[in-house]
Amino acid sequence: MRKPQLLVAALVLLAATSSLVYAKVVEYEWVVDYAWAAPDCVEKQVISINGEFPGPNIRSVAGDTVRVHVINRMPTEAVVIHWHGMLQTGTPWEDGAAYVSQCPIDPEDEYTYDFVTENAGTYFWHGHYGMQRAAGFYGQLIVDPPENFTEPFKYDGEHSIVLNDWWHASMIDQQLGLFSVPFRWVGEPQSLLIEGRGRYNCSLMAGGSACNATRESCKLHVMPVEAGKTYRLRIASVASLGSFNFILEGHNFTVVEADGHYVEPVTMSDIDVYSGESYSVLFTANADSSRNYWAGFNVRGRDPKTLTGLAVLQYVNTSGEPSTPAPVSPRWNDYAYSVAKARQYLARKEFIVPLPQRGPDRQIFLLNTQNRVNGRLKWALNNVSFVPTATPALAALKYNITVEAHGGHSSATPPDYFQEGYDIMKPPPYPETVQGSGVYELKGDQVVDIILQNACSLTANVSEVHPWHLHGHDFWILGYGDGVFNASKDYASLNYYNPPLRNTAPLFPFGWTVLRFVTDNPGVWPFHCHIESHFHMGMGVIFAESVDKLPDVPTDTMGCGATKFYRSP
Ligand SMILES: *[C@@H]1O[C@H](CO)[C@@H](O)[C@H](O)[C@H]1NC(C)=O
Ligand SMILES: *[C@@H]1O[C@H](CO)[C@@H](O)[C@H](O)[C@H]1NC(C)=O
Ligand SMILES: *[C@@H]1O[C@H](CO)[C@@H](O)[C@H](O)[C@H]1NC(C)=O
Ligand SMILES: *[C@@H]1O[C@H](CO)[C@@H](O)[C@H](O)[C@H]1NC(C)=O
Ligand SMILES: *[C@@H]1O[C@H](CO)[C@@H](O)[C@H](O)[C@H]1NC(C)=O
Ligand SMILES: *[C@@H]1O[C@H](CO)[C@@H](O)[C@H](O)[C@H]1NC(C)=O
Ligand SMILES: *[C@@H]1O[C@H](CO)[C@@H](O)[C@H](O)[C@H]1NC(C)=O
Ligand SMILES: *[C@@H]1O[C@H](CO)[C@@H](O)[C@H](O)[C@H]1NC(C)=O
Ligand SMILES: *[C@@H]1O[C@H](CO)[C@@H](O)[C@H](O)[C@H]1NC(C)=O
Ligand SMILES: [Cu+2]
Repeated sequence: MRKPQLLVAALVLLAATSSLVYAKVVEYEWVVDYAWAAPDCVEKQVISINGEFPGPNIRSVAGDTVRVHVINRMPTEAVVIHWHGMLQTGTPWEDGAAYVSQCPIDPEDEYTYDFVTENAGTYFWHGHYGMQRAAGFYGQLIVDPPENFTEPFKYDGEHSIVLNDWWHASMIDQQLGLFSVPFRWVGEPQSLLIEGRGRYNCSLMAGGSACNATRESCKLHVMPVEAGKTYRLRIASVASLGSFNFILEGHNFTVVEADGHYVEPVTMSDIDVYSGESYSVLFTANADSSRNYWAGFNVRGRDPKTLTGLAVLQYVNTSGEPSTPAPVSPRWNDYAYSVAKARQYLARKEFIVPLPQRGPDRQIFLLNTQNRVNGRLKWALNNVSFVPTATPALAALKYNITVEAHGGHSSATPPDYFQEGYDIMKPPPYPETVQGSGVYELKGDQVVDIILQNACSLTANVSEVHPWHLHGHDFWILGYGDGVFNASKDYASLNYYNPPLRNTAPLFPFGWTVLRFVTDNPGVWPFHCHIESHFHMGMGVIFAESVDKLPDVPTDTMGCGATKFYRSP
């Protein structure tokens, strides 16, 4: 059902420095439209591709060009696609972030994404306009290493799953609720999905055929295994809200890859997966082979109100679902457990990418707070809650197109620091904040440190997990800590030897996370909390990197906002 729709696989000759390599073009035609789907037995409207939900998977080899012709057939809604984890070196306009890298693709319009998959690994793609990811607009993107490359581990077979949380309320209802006064919270998810399949408890729903537990579409995902063999299981989370903890009943597993980078093998009985992250784990099918087992995940970081998301690890193809109870995860708010787990990921010895030989050229401290603007609930960084403009920032910066601040939003450059002495343990004393569309301008060839500082939300004693995702780069996670980051003390505690390279990093409640990257990829890159509602409520910033070195921007990414007045020379 989820076969990749490969149209063309052309061979293109690429001249490498010392030798010749063959790289393919993998080409797809994707028609985007609304569709009915019942992933958890309850039917609702989703965003589909070529009629499929979740969307098709892409598989390529590192160095291949991926070319996706997107045709938007949604009658009243524009669309973009973000290729999560792709660095887009030299092609920042293909990053697929609405109003940052391009104008969204209008109804009945088309756009062709064209980019090179640079690093092998487990990735995914998803909508990046409004809250379209929450409407089911996502799929896998797996990049295999080139044929002459030997991975540092072996396996006999592979499975790949995407985890997600799922609501019966439509994306529009959810979005309107977030912007309503008073705030209308959609609540905890109705279901947790593995590969777009889950199961809502139909007896909780009033009569009618809305919930039908015998639908094909909500048959749990099945992962067949043969006893004695070792499998690579790729796991990614596109969650809208929750952090997850994933378990393979009766099996431990060894984590070997995180966000497209090999990590020192670490064996676990359960793994935390934050929205925006991906992992590969290896497990051997060495449990009692006369029965099947659950693959399951539970919500962490929020008091769980949703049944475990389940799939079947199938040894015996005739024995159906296990009769054992669903896997139980560690206590949802045992953050010490989660921090300790996060600290276990280290770059794999043979694959350490050394840090630059110098300290940071720029430090950006980002205080994460929950705020209000005219009674509306918002999230802010250093007291600025991000709102997109109607003009893609990339083209505006490249062509010096003046973007007027509108609706009272500030276009000022946001600050690199927050007020010293801010009490992160208490709700903000002055919750009102400003909305802004300003960008952080980063010069080229700089070592940039981002110090993410968590704080109390508007509710006393509550601080949430925020998984931060950067476009256009992988960063080193130098460390995690509790309380307020103290540069003169905490810099000495960071890992400068083998920190993992990632594209997503959790920020734990009342704590800090330090990230480092080098500005070697001219572009305009969002850096944001990957929780769909948080980003929508302002929890993000934009890095405009080496604007002076930006290449010409294809005109088909423009045409909206102030770019409609731009005429290419
Ligand atoms: C694989 O082949 C490419 C192109 O010939 C070459 O650049 C690269 O170094 C090779 N890698 C290994 C691990 O042999
Ligand atoms: C489904 O809901 C019914 C009615 O509330 C309840 O009795 C039953 O235990 C639920 N089933 C599960 C698996 O939670
Ligand atoms: C439930 O779905 C099954 C299979 O699709 C179908 O045969 C049956 O008629 C449906 N039941 C109701 C009440 O709609
Ligand atoms: C998983 O690892 C733990 C800790 O080493 C061990 O106690 C447990 O027996 C292992 N479980 C399985 C199924 O191998
Ligand atoms: C079950 O597995 C056996 C052996 O691999 C195979 O021959 C058979 O067709 C499978 N049956 C089903 C229903 O998939
Ligand atoms: C960009 O536009 C501003 C305002 O119109 C002008 O002052 C500035 O010189 C322009 N910069 C470049 C590089 O063209
Ligand atoms: C945030 O901005 C508001 C309005 O300008 C101000 O009242 C408040 O003190 C600021 N808070 C912080 C933490 O700077
Ligand atoms: C917050 O925590 C403090 C210290 O544990 C406690 O004294 C206080 O009552 C808590 N406040 C609320 C609203 O729970
Ligand atoms: C930061 O750490 C230094 C060195 O341990 C200490 O002297 C200083 O008081 C700390 N600052 C704060 C604000 O805690
Ligand atoms: Cu967040």
